Order: sequence, then C-alpha cells, then structure tokens
Amino acid sequence: MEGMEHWKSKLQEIVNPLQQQILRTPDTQLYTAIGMLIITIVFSMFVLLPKRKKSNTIILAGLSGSGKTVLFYQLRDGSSHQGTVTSMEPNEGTFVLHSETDKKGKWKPIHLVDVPGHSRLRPKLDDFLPQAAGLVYVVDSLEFLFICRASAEYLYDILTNASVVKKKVPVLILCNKTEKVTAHSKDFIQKQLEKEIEKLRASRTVISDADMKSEYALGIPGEPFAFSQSRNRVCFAEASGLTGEVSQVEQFIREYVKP
Ligand SMILES: Nc1nc2c(ncn2[C@@H]2O[C@H](COP(=O)(O)OP(=O)(O)OP(=O)(O)O)[C@@H](O)[C@H]2O)c(=O)[nH]1
Ligand SMILES: [Mg+2]
Repeated sequence: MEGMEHWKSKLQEIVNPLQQQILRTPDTQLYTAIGMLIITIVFSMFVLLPKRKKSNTIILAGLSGSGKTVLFYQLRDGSSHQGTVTSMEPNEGTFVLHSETDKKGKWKPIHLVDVPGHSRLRPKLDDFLPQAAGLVYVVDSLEFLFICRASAEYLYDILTNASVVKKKVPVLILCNKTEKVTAHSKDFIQKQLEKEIEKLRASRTVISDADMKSEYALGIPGEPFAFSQSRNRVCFAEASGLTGEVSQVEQFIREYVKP
C-alpha cells in the first residue's frame, strides 16, 4: 500500500509540471504541436509499415475432365502435352506466360495452380483460395448438358466460399473445348448455370436455415439469380486448350496480375 502511494506521488511530480506547461502554452502553439504530431504519425505509418505484396496466384478449378491440365501446359509451354490423365495432385508453377516469352520487356511471372476436379481432391482448393488474385472456372462445353448440375454445384461452393466473397476474387467462367462445332455457346452455358444456381440457392438456403450455419448468400433475395448480382466480378469467355486458343484467359490473367 505504501509502495503504491510512493509511485502515485512520483507520477504526480511528473504530470503536474506538464499540466502547468500545457495551460501556459497559447492555443495556437498547442494546436500546431498536435497537428505536427498527427502528421508525423500518419507519415511514419505510410513509410514504415511494410507494403502488402500483390498476389500473382491464378487458380484453375472445374470438374474433372474439363481441361484444366491441358490449359495449364498450354499457358506455360504453348503445347497441350496431349494425353493428360486425371490429376491426383494440384499442379503448380510460377512462370511468364508462353505467349509473352518472345515479347520484349519485363513480364511479371504468374503463379498458376491447377486443382484436380475429383470430388475427393477438391478440398485442396481451400489451401489456395486465400491467396488468389483470380480464379478461372473451366467448363466442358461439349459435355455441358450432362454436367450442368454438377458444374453449377461446384461453382456455387466457390462463389459462396468465405475467402472468395470477402476478398471479392474475380472469377472467369471459361467455356472450354470450343473448337468443336457441337460445343455449346457461352451465352447458353451462362443461362443454364444461372437457372441451376437459382434452384440450388432455394434448396441450400432451406438446409442452412435448419443447420443454423452461416453461408454467404448468392444474388438478391426474391429475384431470379444472375451472375451480374455477385459481389465479386464474374465474367465469361471461350477457349480451346487443345488447339491453343487461350487468348481470352490470358487477357483475364493479365488484368489481375499486372505485367
Ligand atoms: N476437344 C477438346 N478436348 C480437350 C480440350 N482440352 C482438354 N481436352 C481433353 O479433355 C480431357 C481432360 O483434360 P484434362 O486437362 O486432363 O482435364 P482436367 O480438368 O485436368 O481433369 P482433372 O485433372 O481430372 O481434374 C483430355 O482427354 C483432353 O485431351 C479442348 O480444348 N478440346
Ligand atoms: Mg488435371
């Protein structure tokens, strides 16, 4: 108790003269000093705090067989490495896009991750989503009618993923294998996916209400679902990994990983 009293009086010895000094100081001088202090703090925050590095990670996701691995090699080497098999591990690499290697100038390498589409391997996606600068969701436009529901389900999980929503990760839905005349158009695929997601939204909301689980809702309640309602940017493009027609996906990548 005595010790406390001793420290209290010591503290008062320091504080009192300061208080007197502040009271004696004219208002203008006081305000100038406070202003200088604020400017110094703000300036030090900008100079001393480490700048957050911009991510260069682009993720390729989509159902098994949609053509992600062929696309990965096409972007890296300009060749499809024909005869790819179902991937059992994520395929990653950091490189300058093949189409940019012969151009003059310094290009920033991209970190490309191809996550296998097999349902048991899909959880691997969670390891990469927090660092994603963009995500390319690959859809098989040839087999689209057979995989529409499954594709919409996987896409729904991605678009409601906490990291994707919070960080507003831009998503490119890439309609692949379009060199074939029987491939469905991107407009058709967009409309069908919107219809499927609309159905999923109704069923999943009921389930999540029952479980009391918080899920990031998609779209605007009471309105038919459209990708334009998503909080993050969702756009559509076409490609053919096999024939090397990948310019639209390269454009997307360079929009979010600046050269
Ligand atoms: N016609 C056509 N076939 C393609 C194209 N891209 C890929 N394929 C074929 O589609 C099949 C699957 O391609 P992959 O790249 O292995 O598919 P994936 O998405 O990596 O599949 P998982 O690793 O199982 O997730 C292969 O037989 C490819 O040859 C394309 O642009 N056109
Ligand atoms: Mg693969």
